[in-house]
Amino acid sequence: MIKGYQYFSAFLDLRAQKSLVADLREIIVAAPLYTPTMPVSGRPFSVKMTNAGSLGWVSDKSGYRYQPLHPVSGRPWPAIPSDLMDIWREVSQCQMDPQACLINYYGNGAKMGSHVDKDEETFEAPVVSISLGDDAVFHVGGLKRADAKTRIVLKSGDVVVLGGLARLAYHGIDRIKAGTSDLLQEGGRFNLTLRRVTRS
Ligand code: MD3
Ligand code: FE
Repeated sequence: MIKGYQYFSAFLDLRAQKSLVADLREIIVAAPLYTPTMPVSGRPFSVKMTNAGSLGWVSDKSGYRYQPLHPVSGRPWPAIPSDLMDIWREVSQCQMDPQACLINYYGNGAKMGSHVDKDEETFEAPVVSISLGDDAVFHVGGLKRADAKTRIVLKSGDVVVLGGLARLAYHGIDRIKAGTSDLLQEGGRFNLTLRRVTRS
């Protein structure tokens, strides 16, 4: 496994998970999940997305970027809830606050191909990932696409910190195991990633 990867299995108890789902419901009222599209091809993602924070990650025909406004509503993203800020402070060992919380929703058959998160101005800060809902088969490789991959099942309440070299590693979600959690009445999985986008 690449250096800088930290896996906190069952970091959040059921009560903390339910509280984060309540936060998510509020965020999604203010900033609805939308279907991003691929640069150039305009092909839709299978994952639905929204964001909280001063900046949100978006993708459309013109490319990947961070922006302060929801691409459909044109409104600012809601603030990152305080319980998420607390998790960041507890696990990230980063002095700076996160600026973006990307919210991915995986419904039936959704997956995320292998990629590197490199749209940020700085890779000094780690990315903190929080899983809620159904189990996901996650893979993390190395700095090159062809490097060997390790597969891990991410469960509801798991937290992963990607710092150091792992921050620039290829990773993705192979599949979601439907019906493995009843945290979400609609089924599926939410992943929240807390990110620093700009330098200090
Ligand atoms: C490893 N999300 O949003 S989270 C993403 O479960 C993303 O939705 C996946 O990849 C998901 O970009 C995986 C774990 C994760 C997040 C960021 C990383 C792993 C990472 C950044 C660098 C290396
Ligand atoms: Fe990623």
